[in-house]
Amino acid sequence: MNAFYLTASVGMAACLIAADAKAAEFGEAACSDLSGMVITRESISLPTTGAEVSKTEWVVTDDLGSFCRVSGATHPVDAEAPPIQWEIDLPSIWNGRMLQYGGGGYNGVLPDMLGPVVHGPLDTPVPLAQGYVTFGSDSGHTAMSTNDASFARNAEALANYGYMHIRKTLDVALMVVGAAYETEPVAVYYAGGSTGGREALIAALRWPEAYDGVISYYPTANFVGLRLWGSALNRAIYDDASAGWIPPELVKEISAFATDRCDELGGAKDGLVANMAACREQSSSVIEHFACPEGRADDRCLTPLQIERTIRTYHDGYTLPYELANGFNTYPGYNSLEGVITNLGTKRGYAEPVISGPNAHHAARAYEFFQHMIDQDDTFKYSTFDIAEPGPYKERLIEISEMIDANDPDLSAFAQAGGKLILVQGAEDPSVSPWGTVAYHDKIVETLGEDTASNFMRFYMLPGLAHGGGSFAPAWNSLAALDSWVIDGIEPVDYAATDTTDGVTRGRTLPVCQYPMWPRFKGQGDMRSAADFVCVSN
Ligand SMILES: [Ca+2]
Repeated sequence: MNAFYLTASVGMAACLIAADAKAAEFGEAACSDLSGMVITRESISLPTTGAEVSKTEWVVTDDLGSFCRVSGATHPVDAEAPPIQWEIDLPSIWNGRMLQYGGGGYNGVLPDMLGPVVHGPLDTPVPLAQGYVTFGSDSGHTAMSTNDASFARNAEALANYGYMHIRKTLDVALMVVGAAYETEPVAVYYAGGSTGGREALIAALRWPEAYDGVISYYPTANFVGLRLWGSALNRAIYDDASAGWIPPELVKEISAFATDRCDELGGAKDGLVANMAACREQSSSVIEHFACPEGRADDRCLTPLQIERTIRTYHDGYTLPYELANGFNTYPGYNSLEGVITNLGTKRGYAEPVISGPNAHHAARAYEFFQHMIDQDDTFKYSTFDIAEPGPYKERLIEISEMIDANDPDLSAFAQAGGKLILVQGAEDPSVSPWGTVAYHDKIVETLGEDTASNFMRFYMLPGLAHGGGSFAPAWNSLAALDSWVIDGIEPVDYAATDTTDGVTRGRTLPVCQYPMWPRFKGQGDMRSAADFVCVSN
């Protein structure tokens, strides 16, 4: 915790030794002693009816060492609401740190607390094996699919998903850790991608004293804005008997053409678009190349309607005539004319419910959102909804935006408390707009000033990274970077990421560049080696 760390910073080394000495005594019997432990509602900052440990298990492994897996649930105030299921993994030798794992999509499952942090290195012991206490929750409901938002019809489950589960789970974990090791943590971190990335930002925004550092990958920070974009895409594609739908073969052709056209702008013909800004400057030529000649309309070219609706919505996003939380009224679109493969669905036809796969992915996510978070009386007509004129739904959209969105640019409390933020976005993300993350980053800098911002935040835009994999799926030790920064005050510098895709580029490395910089090939040397690239901004 920050307060603890700041007051005890002089005794840090002694503190770590003390934690280790105590930890050495933490074994199977102490693990078993945690069974049935009750955490009272007074120990939890937000409304619950308390929590309890339902199960403990002493686990001995070759690669992760020995640890105590503590499972349990936090009980709701509303008897109709589901409990929050959680897991806390306590290593036999604790390094004094706690790491909370974020979720994905609409959550409903426990994160993998035995794995690396999002895009963590594959050749380094995972956090639990390094001595971290790792923990996380299902965010307050269980679901077979992370696409399922039906839980949100319960107000408490919705508020838990929106933000409350984060703090409720931390408070429980702090009590369990206190009981297990009889000492306070040196540092508490949160790490996640997408929904987990949004949760990391929520942690820093809402509880700046409770978290010392967070890692946020491609966060759904402008959550409601993103869902509105999915709704706009739905209309763009399916209006007028799906006249805006573009066949997957043509989508792939556009992607390959754009990638090829922009590849060398980064100095290396390596299949990656490194200089995304320059690539965007020539995007209109991609449209010209694929535009149907007058009088022609078939599956191999883009009609004026497809360009004006679908291509524009995907590439340029929208501006609303009203504001959501924190003054956001735009969603900026994607690098869809720069190589990103858009997901417009495999089938031309519109269907309700809208399902990701046959239908556009974002149209489906937005459908779930409206059905369960916005429309509480089943009067909503998705196929004709206009995001610019939401009518009776406007108030609810703003209310949900204020609850769930994580795009308040004022992170000053977190910065002042010594918190550190590592924010990472992939340029090829088809799910969270890279330019949306840029817009949020820029607002933070504008709000706090460049000096303050650089003292607590790093923002990396990685070429090739999609939402998860991509054409360059980076692995690098963001957790070590964060921990050194928080504990030792060492600012992150000169990291390289290793490609973990399965293809021929696996194992190649690239520098991790701070936005607006990007990695340019030096012109000679090894295209597979980060050493032969340099971060530049033009
Ligand atoms: Ca390239």
